[in-house]
Amino acid sequence: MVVLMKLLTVTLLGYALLAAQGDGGRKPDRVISIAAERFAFNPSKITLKQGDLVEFVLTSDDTDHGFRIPSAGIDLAIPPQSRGEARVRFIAKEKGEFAFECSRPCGAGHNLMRGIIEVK
Ligand SMILES: [Cu+2]
Repeated sequence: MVVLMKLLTVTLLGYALLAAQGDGGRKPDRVISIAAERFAFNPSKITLKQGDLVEFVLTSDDTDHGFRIPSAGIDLAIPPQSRGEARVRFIAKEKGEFAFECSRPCGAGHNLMRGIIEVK
């Protein structure tokens, strides 16, 4: 039970460190556009410096997609082509690799729609 509690605490702490929160009206250090289409994100690998505040601008080149960064509690819809864009901020608080993925079923290759954020 104690071990379980410790695990839970560490998990919650990790989540808090990665969550896109508290940017305090700061201007983004980088604005990165990502295009989604069946069945890939472009770019699918993003390299950031620790401490960067990034604003992702997400568009689709075809149908509905989603953008989820599980470790940061981010999950939003990307509207279909020519229906606008979605924006979300992410603070690269910790070094490491953080996966992102499509979160809206978009066809046979949906599970292949993945990418990685590398924080150095
Ligand atoms: Cu999908």
